Amino acid sequence: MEKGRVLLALTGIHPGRWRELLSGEREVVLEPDGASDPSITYAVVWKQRPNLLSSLPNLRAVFSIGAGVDHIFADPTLPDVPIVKVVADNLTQYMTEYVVWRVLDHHRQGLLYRSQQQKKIWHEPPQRPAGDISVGIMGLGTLGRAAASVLLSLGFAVNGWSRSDKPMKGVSTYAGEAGLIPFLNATDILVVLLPLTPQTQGIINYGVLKELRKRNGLGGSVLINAGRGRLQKDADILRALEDGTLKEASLDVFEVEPLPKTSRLWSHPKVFVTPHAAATSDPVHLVPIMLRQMAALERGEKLENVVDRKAGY
Ligand code: NDP
Ligand code: OXD
Repeated sequence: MEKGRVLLALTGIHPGRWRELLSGEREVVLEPDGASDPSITYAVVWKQRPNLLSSLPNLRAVFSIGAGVDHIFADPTLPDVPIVKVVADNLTQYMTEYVVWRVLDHHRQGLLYRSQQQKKIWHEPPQRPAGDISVGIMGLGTLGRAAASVLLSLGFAVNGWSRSDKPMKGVSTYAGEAGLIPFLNATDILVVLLPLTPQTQGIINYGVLKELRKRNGLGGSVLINAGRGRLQKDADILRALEDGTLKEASLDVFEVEPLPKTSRLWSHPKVFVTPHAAATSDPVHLVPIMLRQMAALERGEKLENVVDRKAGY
């Protein structure tokens, strides 16, 4: 099979390094060029322009530069070709670091100590062992499982919730709609690592937050969302923080990104904000995986990490 050309279509991300690295092995066409070009067989995308992919008559595969693919499904005329998501050790490691960082900061009362330091207060509040705290991971996929295994090694009790039953040694697992409430009722710190699909949109709402476990050594339940912003209702999180349903939150993703300057989440004393930066897509690590997959396809081999179109992730 002939070596196909690659269309690079990134919105909001500088294409320079991606282009340079892809060009090591392939001819690269940078959007807005390339529409309808019959010589293009692959597209590497982030939030591509709607109807762009369907204009490419010989497209064989679409590569997301992220683990999430909701940005690709937003296109109403998505052609019927395989969509490949990112599965890469380096991205998984970044996400594990973020989750462990945020869990430990909430567990070890970082917010309280930062505020005590500002006021020059010398006071040691009671400490609880990690084993007293249940971290519940919503989305026990590639990223959720990796984070779960490090949290387990730190001594936390870990719960996991997924669409289908996904047993994992040491983790109490729950699945599907029937498992959601029992999972929440057993969880002190909720970590959201779900993909955004029609089924998961808005799932982090007030009713769900209300179900989190109240009996714990943290003085309240905690939300950490590094999945997608539209999984959550920002207003419900604010309401839950204000009435004590939630003690604190770490949010990496938001309903609207960048988070509008007018959002109260920016200045809320119980919220830790990062700008969708939990696990960055590094072209140095990801481009070689994409190039390897393109070559494999041309040798007649199967693509790996192809998205299940029906499930949407
Ligand atoms: P995976 O596809 O490996 O895992 C997704 C998990 O979510 C699976 O366990 C799946 O269940 C579960 N799930 C999906 N739909 C439902 C549902 N309706 N009900 C219950 N569980 C469900 O994804 P990754 O771990 O690779 O990535 C997860 C998400 O993290 C990405 O989609 C992306 O949105 C986000 N992300 C965010 C980043 C950031 O910087 N903030 C960086 C990278 C990713 P099952 O196991 O049964 O299939
Ligand atoms: C991703 C992301 O999906 O960075 O990889 O959000």
